[in-house]
Formats: sequence, structure tokens, C-alpha cells
Amino acid sequence: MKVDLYERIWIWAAALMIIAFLAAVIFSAGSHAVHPPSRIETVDPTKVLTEGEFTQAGVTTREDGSVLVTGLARMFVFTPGVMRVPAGVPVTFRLTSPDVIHGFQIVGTNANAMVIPGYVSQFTVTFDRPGEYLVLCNEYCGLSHHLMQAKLIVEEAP
Ligand SMILES: [Cu+2]
Repeated sequence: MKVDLYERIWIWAAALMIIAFLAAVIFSAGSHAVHPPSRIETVDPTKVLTEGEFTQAGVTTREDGSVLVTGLARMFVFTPGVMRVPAGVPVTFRLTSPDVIHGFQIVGTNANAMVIPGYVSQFTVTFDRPGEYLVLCNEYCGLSHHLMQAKLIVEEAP
């Protein structure tokens, strides 16, 4: 079978692009710990403000010493607005939204999740560097989206 020269060039160009994209995905997953969400848990978005765990948004320490942050993202605030967690300890975030899609990005870390109404976004991060971190919404959610932020304070491990 004879393939025209230009056709061959384009076949190889397309194949190389696919290889380049796959390499970019694998590189970012490996070196920057960027992963797609791996769990699906649903919640009734019309009830998260009135019943269940999200009515008690806050930071709690569990029996094994790990930390749980239960949080809400809504137009245009995060609850809790200030989170204090210890360094060097796994911190599990459980987040949801009662209204629209928001983002939850802890600037300077690899913690970056979408907060989707009807779903619980859960991920665990261990913060090694104490300090103050800015938490931003990075999904456009309305007119005051740019004001939507919170603070994460990572305290020196006890
Ligand atoms: Cu937003």
C-alpha cells in the first residue's frame, strides 16, 4: 500500500502530538502529584446547609491524630473562612457546595479541587511547611467570584 507523502507526514504529526500530550499528563501526574478525583460521593445540595456534617463546617482532630476539615464553598464565601491545621499531619478535606461549582485551590501546594453541588470533594494533603496559605476559588462562580477566598494556617507541628 502506498501512502502519499503529505498523508504520511500528517499521520506522524498526529501520532507525535498524542505522544506529547500523554507525556505531559504522565509528567504532571508523576512530578507535580496532579491526579484526577478518584472517589465519588453524592450529597443532596438542597440539604447541606440544614442537615448533616456540613452544618458543622470546621476543623476537627480525629482519634488517630489526623485532621478533618469539613467545608462549604458557596457564593461567595468559604466556610470556615480560616482553617488552622498542624504541619506534618495528614489533613483530609471534605467539601461541597449548595449552589454552583466552585474551586478550592490552596496556593503554593498541589491541593486544588473542584467543589461541585451534589458531590463531596475529598482529598488528603500533608503540609510540610508551616505558614499562611491563601485559599482561592478558581472556578468562575458569579459576580463576586474574585472576592472569594479563605485562609489556611499551617501551624508548627506540636
Ligand atoms: Cu468562584
